[in-house]
Amino acid sequence: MEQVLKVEKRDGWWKLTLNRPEKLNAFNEALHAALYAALGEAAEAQDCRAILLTGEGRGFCAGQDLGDRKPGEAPDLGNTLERFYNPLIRRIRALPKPVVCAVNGVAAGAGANLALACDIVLAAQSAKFIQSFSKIALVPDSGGTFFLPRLIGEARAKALMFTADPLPAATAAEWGLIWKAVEDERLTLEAENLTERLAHQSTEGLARIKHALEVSPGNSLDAQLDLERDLQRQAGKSADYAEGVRAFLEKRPPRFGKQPA
Ligand code: LHQ
Repeated sequence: MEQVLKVEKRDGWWKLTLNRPEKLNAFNEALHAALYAALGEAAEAQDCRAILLTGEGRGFCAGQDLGDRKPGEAPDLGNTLERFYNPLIRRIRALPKPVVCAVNGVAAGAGANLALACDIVLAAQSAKFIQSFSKIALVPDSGGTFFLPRLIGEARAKALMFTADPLPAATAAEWGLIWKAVEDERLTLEAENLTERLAHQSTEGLARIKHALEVSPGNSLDAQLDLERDLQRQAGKSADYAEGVRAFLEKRPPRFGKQPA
């Protein structure tokens, strides 16, 4: 059977590689099922403290496999989102571990917005982000209408969505759409080093930061201050905080929680 997703278990972190390179890693049902399941397992696994998502071949992900549609059929795309894309995006956003995305090539349609749902996004200089939806009379999905205007402002988001013009990685970084663009040949190493570094940090500490930022757009300042108080109260009682302070005072690297072997 075609292995549509490669799962590699590294030293305390997992690398997930979309693996349909001949289709620029476009999503079919098998890839959806595999990625959703792998993220669920990664969330639970003790040996996984950070996740790296990337694509095989020259593309990151071209969104929905447009060849999957049966000829003459008027499909219920709402149902497709409900069954596949929305649970995937929700799972990444709720996952209490960092998800790094290495965009190795073109990221189009839902593939672009999948990348934006991840916590830290690096892209190869040659990669492009394309809100392709308008070209086929669709609405940007997978959280695109949520993430894009928040990251780069409505003026730029709307123009990208209306025109479907490709946005080069360097501009994406300049505009704050992603963390950074790196030379193509350095992408894998940089992304792997970053993921490994995150795997050695306090997982519960990073999960609290992720949660605070996740709910921030819907909160008033008052509500957010209350949340910071509550999270800091929990953090202050954690063994990881005690270890962090002890390590600082003893001038040595901290050993947080269950460390990767
Ligand atoms: C593909 C695809 C693809 C199949 C490249 N499917 N084969 C959600 C709910 C439900 C349904 C609808 O959609 C959604 C969300 C969405 O994601 S909608 C947006 C869907 N994606 C697109 O519209 C992007 C379509 N692809 C492209 O525009 C181009 O392929 C890009 C700009 C990504 C890359 O262009 P090139 O570098 O010139 O590559 P290419 O077009 O030659 O593609 C390489 C191969 O990959 C080619 O196959 P072939 O057999 O001719 O070598 C393409 O047919 C195939 N491929 N995207 N989405």
